[in-house]
Amino acid sequence: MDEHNRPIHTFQVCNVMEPNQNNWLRSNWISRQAAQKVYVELRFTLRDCNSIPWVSGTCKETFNLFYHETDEAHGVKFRPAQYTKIDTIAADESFTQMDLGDRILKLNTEVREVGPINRKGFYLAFQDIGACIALVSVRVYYKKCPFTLRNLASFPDTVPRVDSSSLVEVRGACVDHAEERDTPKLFCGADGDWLVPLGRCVCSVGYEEIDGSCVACRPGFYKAYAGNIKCSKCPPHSFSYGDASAICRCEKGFFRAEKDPPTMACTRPPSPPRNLIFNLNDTCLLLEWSPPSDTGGRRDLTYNVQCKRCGPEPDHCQLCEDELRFLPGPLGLTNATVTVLDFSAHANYTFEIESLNGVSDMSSFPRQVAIITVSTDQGGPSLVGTLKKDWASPNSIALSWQQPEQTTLPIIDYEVKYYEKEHELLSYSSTRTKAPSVIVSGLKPATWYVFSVRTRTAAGYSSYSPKYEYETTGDSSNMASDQGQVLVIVTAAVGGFTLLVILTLFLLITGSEYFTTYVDPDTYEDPTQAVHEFTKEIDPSRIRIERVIGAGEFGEVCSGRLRTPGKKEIAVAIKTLKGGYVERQRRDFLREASIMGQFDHPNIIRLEGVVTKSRPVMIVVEYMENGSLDSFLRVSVGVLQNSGMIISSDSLKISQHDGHFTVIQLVGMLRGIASGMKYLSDMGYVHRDLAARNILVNSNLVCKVSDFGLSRVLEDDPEAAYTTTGGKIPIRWTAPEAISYRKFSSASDAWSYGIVMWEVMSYGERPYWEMSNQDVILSIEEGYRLPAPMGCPVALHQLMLHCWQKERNHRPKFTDIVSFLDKLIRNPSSLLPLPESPGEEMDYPMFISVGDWLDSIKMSQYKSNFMAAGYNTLDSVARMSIEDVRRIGVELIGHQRRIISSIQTLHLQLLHEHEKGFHV
Ligand code: ACK
Repeated sequence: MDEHNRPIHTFQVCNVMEPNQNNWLRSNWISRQAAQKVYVELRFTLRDCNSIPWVSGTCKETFNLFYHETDEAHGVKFRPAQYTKIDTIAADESFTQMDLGDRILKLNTEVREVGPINRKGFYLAFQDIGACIALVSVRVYYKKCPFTLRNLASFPDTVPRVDSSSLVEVRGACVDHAEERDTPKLFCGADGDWLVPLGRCVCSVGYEEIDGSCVACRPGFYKAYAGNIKCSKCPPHSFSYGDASAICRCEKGFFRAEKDPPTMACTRPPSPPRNLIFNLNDTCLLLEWSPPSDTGGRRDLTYNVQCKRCGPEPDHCQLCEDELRFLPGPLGLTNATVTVLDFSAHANYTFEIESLNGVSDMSSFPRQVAIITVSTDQGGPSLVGTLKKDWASPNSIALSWQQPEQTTLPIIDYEVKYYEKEHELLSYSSTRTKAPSVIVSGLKPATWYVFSVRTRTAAGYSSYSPKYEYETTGDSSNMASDQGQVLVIVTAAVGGFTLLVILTLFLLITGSEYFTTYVDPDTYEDPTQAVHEFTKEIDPSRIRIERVIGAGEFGEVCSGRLRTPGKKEIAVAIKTLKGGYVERQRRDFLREASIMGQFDHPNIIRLEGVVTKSRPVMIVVEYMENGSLDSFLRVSVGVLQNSGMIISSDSLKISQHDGHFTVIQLVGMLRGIASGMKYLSDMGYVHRDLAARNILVNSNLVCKVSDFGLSRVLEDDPEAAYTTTGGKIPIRWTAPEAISYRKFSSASDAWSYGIVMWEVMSYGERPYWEMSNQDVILSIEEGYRLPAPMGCPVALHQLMLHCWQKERNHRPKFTDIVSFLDKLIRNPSSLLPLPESPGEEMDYPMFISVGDWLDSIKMSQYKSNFMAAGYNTLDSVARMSIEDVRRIGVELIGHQRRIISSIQTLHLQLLHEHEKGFHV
């Protein structure tokens, strides 16, 4: 009976009384099959010799296990001498007579390894030498790694090696409709477990992965590339009827150009050009037209011009492209204009302008063209003379010009085009007039505008006159004073122009380094070109990755070392691009490197190079031991959360035990950041995401600006600010004009710089604490500003407030910030902390002087008036009324207003200084 009291069959022997036992039991022949190593599991019971009286000397408590390899069965023949011993088997548990009486069977299980076995099969044999045993079962087995599916590859049953320390490498076979990406492999371990998956298969075109197999794309969907992507819906104007489509076919009338990717919508040829006009003078004929109303869904729009010269009979026409000269050419024009030269006088030319795009050749529809006939007898309109400003007010400017002298055709009217000088490329307006003069109204006060005029006759437009720049007057100055200023402005303009010419000549002579400006990698048609141009490719064997230090937007950030032949090995940070990226991610990732590679400044993170020719793609930059500034500050504040800064009177050292820095150290860090930003703004680069988290700190506390990712947000893309990954506007750091209408500039960077100052002086506190973004926006709009962090020197908070002026032109330039901070560092007594209690007499030792303030609001001419009247501190200025301003001799109403409004802001800011806390 077994332990469950069921009857079992056993082989038994119990000749314990008789000496010299030698009893054998042999198995049938066992085929080895695929096994190399075989396991034998024995279950048996064994009786304790002590429990049997009179058997000492003859009773044994073990038996022996043998095996013999052969290629075939031997039948009944049995020769023990051929057998090899595997082991002597003893029982872990033996039983006594008493146990038997209680029917407790102590079953032993022993497993032995046999092998390697090289013949086709083997026998097992058991030798009894006088024990009392019952052999209950013998199980013979081998181990294998079982068939499995991993990473879309199947791996067959695999038998492990005999040597348990080495693994069997198995190559997987891709499942149906899948193909190899990197050879899929698994390793079979000695215990039959699969280990270390490598490589993978991916679903082929037309198939996507669903639960470990590749399933065909449904009708209406397609998958054009093999890879770990899903089937996509057919792009517009295309369809797929069957399953497993690799590409969607275009609807009738729509096409795909040879180089169009399968992901692109099908497109059609454009409609013809519109509003074709000409403009003729003695030697040259200008044809101009507007782009077609339907571009067919493509951007590769070009135009071809065909010329026909017709005799008196309308059907006697000849092609005439060869007689004429076309600038830039007759075919493949990208601009909606062409100049025609070398035409004969007294002839009739007919020009046909055709719009084309990348699929025009594929359509069998007859092409439509815009036609114009030009008779070279008539002259076109000519240019107008000088454009004069007659007068200007805050909202309008009056202009006049001389009428063109020789016009064969009567002038229909003039078109005046104008735009704000600062927004040159954004938009322009135009107005028409029949007289050679105009009053342009609806302008902004104190703003420069650019004007030019062209004439229109029946033969079309003349070209535009040269550009003239004029400024509207300040907001509330009266007309009389405006008239008075005309002369001043004209003189200044002439003077300024002369200066510009001299400066340009100087720069041309002294070399070109002054002209280094930042080049947006997005302006490259092929972004990899920008990567080539601005970065160095590093051979990955020169890089040693040591450890992971963080997670970036695109993958891990690691630290490591970079070897450069002939140079000392340096510590570097390595940003990696995670595997499985799409092309767009790779481009965005490398974009940062193309930007960084253009900079060379001690306060800008230095690019060592990139790895793009092998995987993983990496960006290698200098290593900054202290990581990002915000966490660095927060860690340093450590234990004492609310201590603020303590400046002892004799030195500016802060007591060491609280882990803070000296104010001078903090100002030094801020100065570094400002200097880096000055460099960027001089290069014409707008950062858009200046914040302590994007500043890195090295072991010498040098701060460097990093993170050049966000600047990809495009001015003219209304989606970009919110949809690109991480492209959300960082509200708390961003100037109001950048939040509300995405006016990013070095002035909005200056606002962010003020916030960084606040972060630094508050040791990494979150700007506006836990307020919601919406509340931050509203309270800024209402005029509230962050108060000085505890213990922050007045002069620094004043600088922050200066950076947070609503009017962006009033904010300091980075060059002003650098020199202001330099002044503070040279004159540390200016860094006294803020007075603790309200009502105390305020004194602003290093606050921008009255002179600096007047400069900042462009009222420098009144410096001596303020000084003479004794207003030499801003505190006294803040108390001035409009009468006071008049009394010291500011006569123009516009200037009085400008000064008073700035005083009001000043006053508000000073009030804030006295307020404890932040009111919402
Ligand atoms: O605050 P951290 O320590 O500083 O954690 C982040 C993390 O990688 C993810 O961006 C750190 N990091 C980034 N660039 C560098 C660098 N050049 N040197 C040292 N640490 C860096 C950053």
